[in-house]
Amino acid sequence: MAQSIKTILTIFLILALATLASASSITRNLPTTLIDQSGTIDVGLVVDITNTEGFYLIDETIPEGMKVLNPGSGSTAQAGHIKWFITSTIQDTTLYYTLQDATGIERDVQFSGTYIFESDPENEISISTIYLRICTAIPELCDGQDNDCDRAIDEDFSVISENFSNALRLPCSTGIGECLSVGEYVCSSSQLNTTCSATPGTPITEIFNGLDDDCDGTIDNGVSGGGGDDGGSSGGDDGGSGGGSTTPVNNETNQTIEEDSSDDDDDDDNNDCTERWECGDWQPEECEYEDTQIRTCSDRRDCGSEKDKPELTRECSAQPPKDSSLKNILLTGNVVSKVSSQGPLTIILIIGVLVIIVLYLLVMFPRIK
Ligand SMILES: [Ca+2]
Ligand SMILES: [Ca+2]
Ligand SMILES: [Ca+2]
Ligand SMILES: [Ca+2]
Repeated sequence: MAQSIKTILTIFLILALATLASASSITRNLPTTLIDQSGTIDVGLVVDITNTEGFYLIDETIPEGMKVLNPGSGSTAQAGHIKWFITSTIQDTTLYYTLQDATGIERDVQFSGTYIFESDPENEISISTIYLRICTAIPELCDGQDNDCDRAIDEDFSVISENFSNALRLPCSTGIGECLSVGEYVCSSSQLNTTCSATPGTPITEIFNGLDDDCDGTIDNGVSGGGGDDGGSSGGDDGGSGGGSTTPVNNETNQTIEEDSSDDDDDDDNNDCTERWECGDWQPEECEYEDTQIRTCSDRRDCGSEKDKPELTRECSAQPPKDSSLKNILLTGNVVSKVSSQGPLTIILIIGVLVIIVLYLLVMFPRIK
């Protein structure tokens, strides 16, 4: 008697486990995740029969802005849907239907739908949502648009691109001396590359002030100090050494300053050149999680030293993006959707299997009691 109970329980356990392991299912298959505007796509619904089924029902929702070019064996009686109610020849197969974009608008459309099998008639299961990009691809231009339809804007001109030294939004400068101006790289008018947004300052007549006013790369060249007319010598930086002042003086502080890093013009045995750093904005502007921002700084005095040089990099401390699942779908273009929900019947089934396992153990190994 006990032996027959054991045998029956063993059969039940095997059957229950087999049922759990193999529920019939339907998955959606898109041959591509990108079609041209007004383009068409053949959608496949892969039917995998693992139980004895008397019928199954599929309800696909037609994505917004798409029209049915060919419903295959499905019914379009209900607006916005294609449905299949299959009651005969139930076997593994793939059901196809064809859609066409009816709007010509660049966008993402989402596919969704549900199915029911006879073996689990109360359990309407979702075929998980996937996205199709509708977009006509051309080579990427530097224009603020996603021309090649990969969901990245101007990526060929961004810091993502390897070895791209003039990447968009990186800081840059143009001009020298007092004409030095800082800006950032922006798209050029040709849209094929980037250019620095900075416009160099306008040179003015060189005066004796420790600055390169005429922006020719040399400080106070061609002038000498003293404040008068060009009575003194002209030419060299360290030209005259007469009774008057021949050393550059900072107009604002009235202090003697160095012309450059190589000379101790005020003879105090120190290189007194005071660095005057100017920096561009931190880039990229949006500081994403674990990114690093950079900037460039230049010393307008060209002292040649980096005593007061500001930091050029900093770590971003923003939080990771919250909706990473959608981002993953969008970025990876996962084309095969999978069954996503577990209905109440499945849960009851799992509980049933656990009960059978416990009974089985109690009967087979009575000492557990
Ligand atoms: Ca792109
Ligand atoms: Ca672009
Ligand atoms: Ca000059
Ligand atoms: Ca000057």
